[in-house]
Amino acid sequence: MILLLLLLLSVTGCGKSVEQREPKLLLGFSQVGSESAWRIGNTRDIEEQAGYHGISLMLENANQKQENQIAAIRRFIAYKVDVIAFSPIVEEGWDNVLEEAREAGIPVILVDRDISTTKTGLTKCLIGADFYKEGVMAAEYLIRKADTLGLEHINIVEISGTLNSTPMRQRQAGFYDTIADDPRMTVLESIDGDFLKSRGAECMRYLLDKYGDSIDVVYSHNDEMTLGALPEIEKKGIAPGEDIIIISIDGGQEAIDVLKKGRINCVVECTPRLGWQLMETALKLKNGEAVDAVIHPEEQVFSDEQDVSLIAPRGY
Ligand code: GYE
Repeated sequence: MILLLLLLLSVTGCGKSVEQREPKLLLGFSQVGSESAWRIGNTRDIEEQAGYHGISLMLENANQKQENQIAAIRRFIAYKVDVIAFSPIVEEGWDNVLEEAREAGIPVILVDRDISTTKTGLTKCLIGADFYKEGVMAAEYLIRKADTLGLEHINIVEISGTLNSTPMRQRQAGFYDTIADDPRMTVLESIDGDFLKSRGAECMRYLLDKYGDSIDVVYSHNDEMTLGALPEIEKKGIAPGEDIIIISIDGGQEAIDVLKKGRINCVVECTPRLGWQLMETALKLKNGEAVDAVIHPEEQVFSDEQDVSLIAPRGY
């Protein structure tokens, strides 16, 4: 009897674990690259959430090249994945490959960044931050700061993210639109830093050589470029956070630590935690359910206006 019982238990036990191991869905995800703490945190979150949801993930890193992303999407189609997701490095140039996905009957989710197209229905939805709002929040901080310090004329340099990417376009538009009616604000120059730390340093060197100490504000589209720019400012004997107002976006731990030291004035949060929404949406699409066209996470601003010692660990 006991033997029989044990046998029965082990059989049902086995049955269960086989069931658990069977993926509910096969998801192909093409990531932009590994250019920033944000990106690395985003990849980790997507991997964790796939595991948590019992979803099998085919993850491909495009190393910052659109042609790699297009090739990855074609591989996902050939492999007949259930759902394709990708973070388009730039907005243009996706029509052909997305037509191919549509012909294969595979739904596509945009993660983090958007595409620009004249065609309709190539993708099901977008899960990503409201970059325009981030630009607005950065500018609103600057206007408050200018009021507090009683500044009359403010020269801004902008180090932008990858040219023609959604965060670059929207963070710029939100910022420009918000300062447009403020006669104190002048943008001296906007320069492409490609979201990279090394480019942030190069851009800052160029800007300092050209404009010297007439720069009042650095508006940088991500933490990596900001972290690259800061030492260049210091090499000139200028104190970032005091002599120049530094505004960054992302909110990774390293930038928050620098904010706490007073070398950055403001960091607008952009959360990389999009994995949970991505998995929930992919499962809905597999089941033929309707999904929201746009999902934006809630985001906040960290700055020298608050008690920065209270900012909780960021996790990326
Ligand atoms: O701000 C930057 C990353 O698309 C929101 O890409 C993302 C941006 C993020 O490389 O650090």
